[in-house]
Amino acid sequence: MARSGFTWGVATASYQIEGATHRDGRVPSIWDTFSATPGKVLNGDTGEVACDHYHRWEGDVDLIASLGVDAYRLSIAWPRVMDERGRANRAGLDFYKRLLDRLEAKGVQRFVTLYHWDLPQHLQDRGGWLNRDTAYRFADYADLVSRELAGQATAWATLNEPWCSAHLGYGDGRHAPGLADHRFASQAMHHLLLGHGLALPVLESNDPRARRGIVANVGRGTTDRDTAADRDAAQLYEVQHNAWVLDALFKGAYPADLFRLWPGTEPLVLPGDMAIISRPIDFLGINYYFRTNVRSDGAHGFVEVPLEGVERTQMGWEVYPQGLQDLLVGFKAAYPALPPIYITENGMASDDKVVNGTVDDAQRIAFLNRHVAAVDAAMKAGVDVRGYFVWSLMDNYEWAYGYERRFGIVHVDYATQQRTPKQSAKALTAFLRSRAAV
Ligand code: IFM
Repeated sequence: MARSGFTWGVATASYQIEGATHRDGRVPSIWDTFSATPGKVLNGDTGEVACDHYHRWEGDVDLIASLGVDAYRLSIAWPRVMDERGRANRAGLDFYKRLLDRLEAKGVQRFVTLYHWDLPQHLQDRGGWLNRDTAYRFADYADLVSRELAGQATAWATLNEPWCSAHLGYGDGRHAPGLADHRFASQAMHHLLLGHGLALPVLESNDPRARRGIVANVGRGTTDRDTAADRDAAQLYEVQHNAWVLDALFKGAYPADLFRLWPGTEPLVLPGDMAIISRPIDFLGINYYFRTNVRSDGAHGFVEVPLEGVERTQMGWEVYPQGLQDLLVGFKAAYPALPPIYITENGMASDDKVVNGTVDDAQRIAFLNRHVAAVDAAMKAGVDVRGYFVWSLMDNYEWAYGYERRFGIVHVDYATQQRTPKQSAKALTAFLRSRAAV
């Protein structure tokens, strides 16, 4: 796929790569607290050192540029740039200024996410995303960052994967802050999306030339049983995973079916909130990884029933590129207000090892090729996709799975911090060079 104007990139997030959690005035985040709590993260891993990107950023920018990508997607750590009283932390802001400057100097576009899950712990101590005030604090943070970094970002994304923040963080407790109640999840989701909507005019007024959007994770739900109840279950899976966020953004309402699944969990919505949440955006980021097979639970919900004999990744996730194509085409049909799309994350984890200086990750090369082909097919079917970012630039802290799961196209030896481009990185570079030669 060598379309001109299409943006190819790699992606990371602050807590997953930066380390240096105690440096230069950074305040604690919910992930510092969660990962230090015994039993929450595999092997007790924390983001304290991660890929030490905070100290190695110059080399990492050179690495990104050497891949030949057009763009780099990164996130800003809220706890690094703002103190507990809402004042700027110069040292933290300067880190991002230098980072964005160097990327620009190397000709790499900057897709900057404001919130990729590292909420300051002091805000969680006041309820976190259950507290409506956090949405307003998020707008203050967006104001600070977009004033300070105005002109340095190609695009701003307000939130990364609000579904994960709300559902995994507040609904089932697998992520920070580790709360588990569906009512909490729907209220947290509402405040996350409210924060997104409140931040949009702030970003526009501080940095009018940058594009503004949000990043949503989406999942394909299908069923292997041909009954009305099972088909309904598959549809409900997609309501819960996709429409919860996308209906709010592009229809200004939460899907009624969501509350069929979890009766009595409707969030408190104040007059005017949904108009704020559904303010127009310049782009939608889509993160896609896998499909889930479901069946009816015999009542009003669905149960996941893993398919046998399908290809899976180190995460146990099914490799199913068709799901990405189906979802993109389906979103275009469902949402007339859909803006241009960037695939802001797609990739896979594998148990990669360096052997004689090489990391042979053939499964990842095939995975990426097949998913890019699925995007191409969706574009041919009329979906406006503008770019594709591989998750991830390098192996990093995979949240509750710690360092065991390796998503990078660059291998990281955590003992030495040695970066070794895998065969997939080399294949990506060769592809990008061939495109440049066309
Ligand atoms: O590592 C995460 C990322 O932070 C958000 N999207 C999914 C990735 C893989 O699980």
